[in-house]
Amino acid sequence: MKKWAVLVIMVIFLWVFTLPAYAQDHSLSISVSQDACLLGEEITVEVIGSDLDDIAGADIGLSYDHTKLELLDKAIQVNGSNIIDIQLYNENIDRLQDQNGIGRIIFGLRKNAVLMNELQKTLAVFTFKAIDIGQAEIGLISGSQLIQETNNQGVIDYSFSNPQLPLENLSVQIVKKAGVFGAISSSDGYTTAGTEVKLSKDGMEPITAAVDADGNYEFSNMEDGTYTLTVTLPGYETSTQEITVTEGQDEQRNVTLQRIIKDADRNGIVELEDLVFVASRFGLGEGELGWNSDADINQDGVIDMLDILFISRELE
Ligand SMILES: [Ca+2]
Ligand SMILES: [Ca+2]
Repeated sequence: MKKWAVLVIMVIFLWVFTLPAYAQDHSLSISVSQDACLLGEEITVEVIGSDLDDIAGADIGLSYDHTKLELLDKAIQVNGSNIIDIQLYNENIDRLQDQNGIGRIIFGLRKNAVLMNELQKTLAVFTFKAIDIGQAEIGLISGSQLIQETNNQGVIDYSFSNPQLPLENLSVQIVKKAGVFGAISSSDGYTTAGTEVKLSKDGMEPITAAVDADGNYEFSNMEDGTYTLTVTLPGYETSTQEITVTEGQDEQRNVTLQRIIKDADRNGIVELEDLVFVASRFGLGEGELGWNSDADINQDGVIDMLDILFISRELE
């Protein structure tokens, strides 16, 4: 065989075998802001192109599990630039969701746009919200056929019949952590607003929550484990109990604080000042000017010697 014939055959081989490589286009990639997140958190997905010449005219698609991810925002980074043009194929994202829980966002680069050979460029950014726990798949796909531009405005004629080539598939683990919450009330109906509720665990710095005006408290994003819940309000017995959190399940604990009756001035301890508190209201009956039910230790409607005795006994 002649040398030129060998050369021609080699050129044909090279041409045939580099064509699919061009169409398959491995110069696209995606990056996900986090591979694990909490339910309700946002996840940012970037579509990154390197050597943009190679992807001119190809369709670029993002597939995602729309049962676990809700699309909040989409931004084409290079739109409007005189260097490169990208268009969203379809503004109506809902139309691109199929029966199997896969959402698709399709866009493309104008084939005839002047392209820039950048090492790496973010082409588009998508923001999702995690709406269900589990493994959420996010995939980058590209058509094996080039998109045909139908007019010189760069409108892309894209057809779903084009075979889709998965380029990259990432997954995000969506987890839920438990909330520990409840209501704090007092045995005498006194307000519990401002009560300190504390959760502690071995090896963990205790965390506190304040009780609101309605008596409610809440801790969120708790790791699994066994905690001690401590509720403290001056003038009441401190309440402690164990709470075990498993598999991110929320736990509700309502607590009724028991009044330390002899702590007349509600400062948390029974001491001489409580005697003074009672003595200063000595002789008053219920409803009289200056009456304070906290000084009526035995709750018989009159502040007298018996109330003084109740506190004295405690102090002996
Ligand atoms: Ca006291
Ligand atoms: Ca009394």
